[in-house]
Amino acid sequence: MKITADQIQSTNKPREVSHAREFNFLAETLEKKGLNLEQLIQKLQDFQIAIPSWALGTGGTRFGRFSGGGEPATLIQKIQDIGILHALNRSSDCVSLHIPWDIPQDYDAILQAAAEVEIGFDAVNSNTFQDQAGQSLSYKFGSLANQDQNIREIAIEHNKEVIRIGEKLGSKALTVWLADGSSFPGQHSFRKALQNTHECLQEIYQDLPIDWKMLIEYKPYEPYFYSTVIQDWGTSFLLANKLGDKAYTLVDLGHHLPNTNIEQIVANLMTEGKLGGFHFNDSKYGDDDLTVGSIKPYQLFLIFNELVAGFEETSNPAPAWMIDASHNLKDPLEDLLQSVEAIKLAYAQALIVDQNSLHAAQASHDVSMAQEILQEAFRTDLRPLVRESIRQSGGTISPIQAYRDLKVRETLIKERGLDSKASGL
Ligand SMILES: [Mn+2]
Repeated sequence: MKITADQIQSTNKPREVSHAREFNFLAETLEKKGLNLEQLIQKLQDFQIAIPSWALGTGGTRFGRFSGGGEPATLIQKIQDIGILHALNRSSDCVSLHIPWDIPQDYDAILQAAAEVEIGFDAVNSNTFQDQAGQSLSYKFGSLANQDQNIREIAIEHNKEVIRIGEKLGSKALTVWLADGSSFPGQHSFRKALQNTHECLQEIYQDLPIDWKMLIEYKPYEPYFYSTVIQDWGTSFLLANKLGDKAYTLVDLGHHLPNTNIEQIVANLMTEGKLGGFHFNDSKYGDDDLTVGSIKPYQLFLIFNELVAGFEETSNPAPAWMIDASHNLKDPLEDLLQSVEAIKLAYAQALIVDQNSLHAAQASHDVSMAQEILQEAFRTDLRPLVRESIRQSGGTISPIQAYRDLKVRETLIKERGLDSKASGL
């Protein structure tokens, strides 16, 4: 299924008048504050968030998986699904591939399918947290951190292969999320595990093309429950610093212990120019992988406030943005539309923060005013602005409603059947 410009127009038609009224009212309010609407809209349009190839099917928990039907069974179908999202909201112009769940077979066909829906290729992700078919030695007790050099070499070779695949598609970054860790005290040596990981990453790093980045993700626990080798931003940052200029830390919102101040981590990484990538999701307890903005929208806004300030005040290069969530209850495409909207909304809110007044309040220790300034931005309903930016890009004013009006899921089920399954977790 491919969504046409005419279909977008038809879904916008009945909503145009009320949208214009809401947008004009907001525009007047923002202009009174001295904000430049054209600039705001341009920044929102430029903000593109990659969709991972594993997020297009129904996610499961370790207790079960309940498929909703019409899932993309091939990489080309996954790209076509991202094309549907991009046609609706003009905000996701790239896919992030996970190898080996999505090993390209016919590169020309894949590149052509992607070009047809205006999709490019973002960071490629390696996977050494599960054994692959026919693998001679197991990752059960770790991969890059494993005590056994033969196992480490398999994991290194896998990462190098992922780089080679990414090169053929035009990717510019390798994301390494290392699951390695231990579930019981004494199971392995912390020092040896970190040392092994560093040495292996060095080998992979040497294989990176000149214009590539290595993004190092961290996570405090799971799948191991006593220790994780790269457990926090400090360890990721340490490794990135040791490796060199092309290595960066990647922040995944769900990879923190409860109540961690993620916005401060973002600020500190940007100060050091080492924030390389971002995985968006939301959570209540752990790595819940829920829809972005569904649980803690204020935290998301505070993170964006640091990002926006960091764009202006640091020389941190533009990070890679990606949604990393799982959808086991909702239609994955609706969930992704909601996540993208939440991200853009938080970004828009951060863009209207009066940074000069905030700096003045900080300089005069005016704590109350600092809070007022942030909450003034957070409590302004900017949904009409986000909708207008999408409308001006050729997308739909109401992505979820349009998705339903156009009967996308019903069509996909008709085309692919109820039983088609996407590869992934
Ligand atoms: Mn992640």
